[in-house]
Amino acid sequence: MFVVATAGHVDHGKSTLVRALTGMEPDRWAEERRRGMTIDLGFAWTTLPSRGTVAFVDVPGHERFVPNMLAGVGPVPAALIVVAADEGWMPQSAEHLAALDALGVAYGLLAVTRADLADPGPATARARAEIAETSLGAVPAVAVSGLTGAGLPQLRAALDRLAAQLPAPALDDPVRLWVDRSFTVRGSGTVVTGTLGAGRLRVGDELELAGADEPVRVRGLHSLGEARPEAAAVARVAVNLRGTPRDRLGRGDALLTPGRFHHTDLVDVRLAGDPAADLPATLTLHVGSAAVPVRVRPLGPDTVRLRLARPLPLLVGDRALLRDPGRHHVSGGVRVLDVAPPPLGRRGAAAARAQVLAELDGRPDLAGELRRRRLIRAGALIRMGVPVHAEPVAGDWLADPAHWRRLGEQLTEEVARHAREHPLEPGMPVDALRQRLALPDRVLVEALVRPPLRIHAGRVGAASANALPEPVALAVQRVRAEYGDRPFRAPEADRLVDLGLGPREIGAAVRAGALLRLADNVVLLPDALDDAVRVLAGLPQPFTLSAARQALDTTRRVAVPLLELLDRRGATRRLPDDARIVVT
Ligand SMILES: Nc1nc2c(ncn2[C@@H]2O[C@H](COP(=O)(O)OP(=O)(O)OP(=O)(O)O)[C@@H](O)[C@H]2O)c(=O)[nH]1
Ligand SMILES: [Mg+2]
Repeated sequence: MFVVATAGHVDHGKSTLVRALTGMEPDRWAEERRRGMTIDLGFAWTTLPSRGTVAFVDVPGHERFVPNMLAGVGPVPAALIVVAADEGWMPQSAEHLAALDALGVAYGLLAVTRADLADPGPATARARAEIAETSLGAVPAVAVSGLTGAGLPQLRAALDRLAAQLPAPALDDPVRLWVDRSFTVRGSGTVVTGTLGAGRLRVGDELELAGADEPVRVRGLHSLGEARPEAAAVARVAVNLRGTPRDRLGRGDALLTPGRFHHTDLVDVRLAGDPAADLPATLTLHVGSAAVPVRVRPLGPDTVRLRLARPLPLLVGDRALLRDPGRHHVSGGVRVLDVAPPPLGRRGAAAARAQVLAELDGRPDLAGELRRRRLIRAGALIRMGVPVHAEPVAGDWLADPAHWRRLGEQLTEEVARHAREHPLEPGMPVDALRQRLALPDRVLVEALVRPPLRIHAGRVGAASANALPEPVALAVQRVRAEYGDRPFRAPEADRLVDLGLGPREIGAAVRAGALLRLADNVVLLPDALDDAVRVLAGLPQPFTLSAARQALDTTRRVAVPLLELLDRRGATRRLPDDARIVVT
């Protein structure tokens, strides 16, 4: 199936033509038939000579109903532009064409109707010239009469050729079905209709509806008037939703593949063509079937920030149009550059932002997004419409490669600094590192740790520290053997020399956590600290240095620095009179 929207000035014969082609009545309302004028969108379809199906979204031409027209053409990629031979190019011919151009519609046909009333030549020439200036380019033209049927076979053949030109729909893309109608069917409940431009819908699918806490479920599907288990783009579809009240949704809402769209009320966009210098501060943004008031903040020569009155599921690269409802004027097309732009708080932020936007063209660009955002979850990028084809650095986090390298270097520096400042601690706690590097998730810290660093017991330190050179390991074992039963006696300096424990060896043993250094040439086994606290806690509090020395069965050489270390660690507290207490 392919879907075409009509376009053209009021009374130029759009609905008559659709009726003649399909045998169906596009003017659904009694009031429309009474007034001989389309007010809201109409839907009809027919089989083409090639056996393909064309579905029409018939739009109203009257200037009052341009918003309805825009809701119809928004999601449709092809247009049938209708101009009456006897009246020629008229204001809404121009406004509708401007809308198609703003939306970037690239496929279309010109039907010059009422050719039984006047020579179609001049209207054809003028219309083709106007259309050639837009995104539609040179389009085939057919003169027809909805009254006599003249030209209809040629128009059907032209529709067939147009259908063959359209790009294949992206069937694996997520669904974003812009609702153009909603109504209630007795016994079935709420039904919505729309043009499915990409993806597939199946009965039983769960879909997301903006503002709804819970997913909605597809209870039934119709396309071309028939119930179907599945519908694939491109298609006109009617979706019966289980358990969703009718007043929950209407035109401008969208049914979405869950988790694939970012609902945003702030977008940075590029204005198409020659942007008017005096763009009003408030306009209406039309995208899909939605129309939302926006506040416009100019940034660069052709870029603006739009604040939407309500959030919409927008993607990078979306086309939309801005219209001034007061002046009945399409202000121009926009292309969405960023659906999650940074706030512009600081002075000069807007100018800096304009420079960034000048480089963007609305084509999703993973490398660029990573450069600008530095670290972001894959899911967040996908929801912006940026396909992710890069390996996460950790979990589902993606990183800009240069930023990630810098973080790795910073981490090494932080760990080294921490080791200098806290030589007795076995590495830097992962959480402290996360904060120092301002990382949003601990898995990122863990992923940044590379040999010779490693994570042990929630801390990041040098892995080599644990693999002591063998002579040092042996020397430490001998210390353990000799001093294990008098843990607060430190080997004398000459004993350390005998054991082969010079300053370098002691340093390595300390980094490995095999020895505890209290002062130059004063080392204990590492468990001594906890043991000391236990012994001291058994003393009457407060206690003096000499009482501690005796209880620990050691010398001043050990007791003084040991107590000072315990003070630093907060295990003991020194009182003004130099006595201490154990902090519990
Ligand atoms: N003679 C003649 N009259 C036509 C032809 N096409 C449409 N008409 C008449 O023109 C009038 C308007 O036709 P519609 O089909 O309602 O026009 P429309 O473009 O759908 O109008 P809106 O939807 O209100 O914008 C009707 O009275 C039609 O009968 C044609 O090819 N020949
Ligand atoms: Mg009509």
